[in-house]
Amino acid sequence: MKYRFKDNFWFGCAESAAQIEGFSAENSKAPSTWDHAFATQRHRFFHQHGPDDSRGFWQNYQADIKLMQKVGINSYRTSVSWARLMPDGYTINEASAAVYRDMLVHLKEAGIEPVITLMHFDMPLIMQQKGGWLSEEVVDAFAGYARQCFALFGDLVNNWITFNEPIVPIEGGYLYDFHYPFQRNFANAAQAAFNTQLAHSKVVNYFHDRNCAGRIGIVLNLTPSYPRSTHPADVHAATIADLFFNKSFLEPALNGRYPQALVDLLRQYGELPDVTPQNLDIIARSRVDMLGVNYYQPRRVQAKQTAISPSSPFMPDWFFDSYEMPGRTMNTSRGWEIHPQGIYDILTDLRLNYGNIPVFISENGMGVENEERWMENGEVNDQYRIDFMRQHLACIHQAVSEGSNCFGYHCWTFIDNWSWLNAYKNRYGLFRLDLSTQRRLPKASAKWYGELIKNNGFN
Ligand code: BGP
Repeated sequence: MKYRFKDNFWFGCAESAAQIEGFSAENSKAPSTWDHAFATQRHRFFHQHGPDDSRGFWQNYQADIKLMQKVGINSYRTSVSWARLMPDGYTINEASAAVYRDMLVHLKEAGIEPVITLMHFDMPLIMQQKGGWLSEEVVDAFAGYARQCFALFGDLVNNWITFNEPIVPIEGGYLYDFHYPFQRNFANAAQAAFNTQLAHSKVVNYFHDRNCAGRIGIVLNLTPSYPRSTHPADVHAATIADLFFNKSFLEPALNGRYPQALVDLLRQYGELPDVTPQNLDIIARSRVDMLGVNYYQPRRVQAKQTAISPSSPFMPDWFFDSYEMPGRTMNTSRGWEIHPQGIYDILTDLRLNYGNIPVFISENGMGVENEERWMENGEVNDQYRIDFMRQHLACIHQAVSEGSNCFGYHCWTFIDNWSWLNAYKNRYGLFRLDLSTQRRLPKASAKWYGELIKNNGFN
């Protein structure tokens, strides 16, 4: 077999609570930021589908786990909903805790290793009303919630993730208006980013100080920044994009400190957030045991082409322009470039420059609009997704054969799921979700992935 992986390699899938659970008010679940966003700004959601239109995993997990077992995945990442487990942000809802425990027991019994994310974009509304990530009270409340999760589920979970893609709620919520609270304010973005890192570090330190069983990490969406040319201005632009969107979380998570070049740049423009030496010490002593990498597409960067108006507010894009790679292969329906080599470049960078930290690909997949176009005899024939996954897995295999410490691959997602403002616009699943009947229909990729897992590789 051309691409054979080692025996204990994870072949799994990833999802998140708000995107699959539904039943938004059951067991006294409190409204989360995304429940609130939908209740108040419904028009922004694709075809007005909200979190309740998800596939109802909260009540269907037993059947869905059977499907996972049938495909043969050996690991599965999902998240706990803080608003469901602790509706007031502090007090455990025993009924919800019991359901999460039962879900974990079912995964274990099916031979599927649970990987649990504590924060995948969705926070209890009451915490957002206290200031969200701008508030240190919320940072401490999050650390308390994490401690409760370790106590409640630690005997069933060996792999913990603090945050999924922490940069995304910062970009979306405080810079580019696609996540709650839909602001455009760099000072808030910088403070929320720092406080998110602090929350992560407090949880990691607790986990290590208490010798909690298992390992803890973070999931980052790393987007390699490729300069348009070797011209120093293009290279500099790519370096700055990399600082803002990758290294701002990668370096503190792995090295315990912020990149000096980012600190210098923010200081120069008077945009440093408020930090205390004590908080920097907390970050300094927190190191993750493993890293999850979500990879979808690279960032193509060139030097800024137009002058910035002196009155425009500070933004990362002051320093670079993005461009579309001529002749690129593209996921036309998502508008994203397909560049499997990016996953190899990330893994190689981690091997060479970050101590070859244990890493797994925590999300990779292809979102397609109007996927029913490819329906044949009741099944979506998604050869494009098979090609996408195969190409990325070949690059992972190459990186591993050169010494990368990559120990797994999670495809996004198992069943089509609800995706924030995009709702069901881009279908990613190995199974199609029929929204009107809630039926789960295997796509060709589900069978292909099952075969690959059985053979531990592919040709
Ligand atoms: C990642 C998130 C997922 C999911 C995915 C696809 O950034 O971790 O939660 O949303 O992107 O997003 P979309 O449906 O917008 O293509």
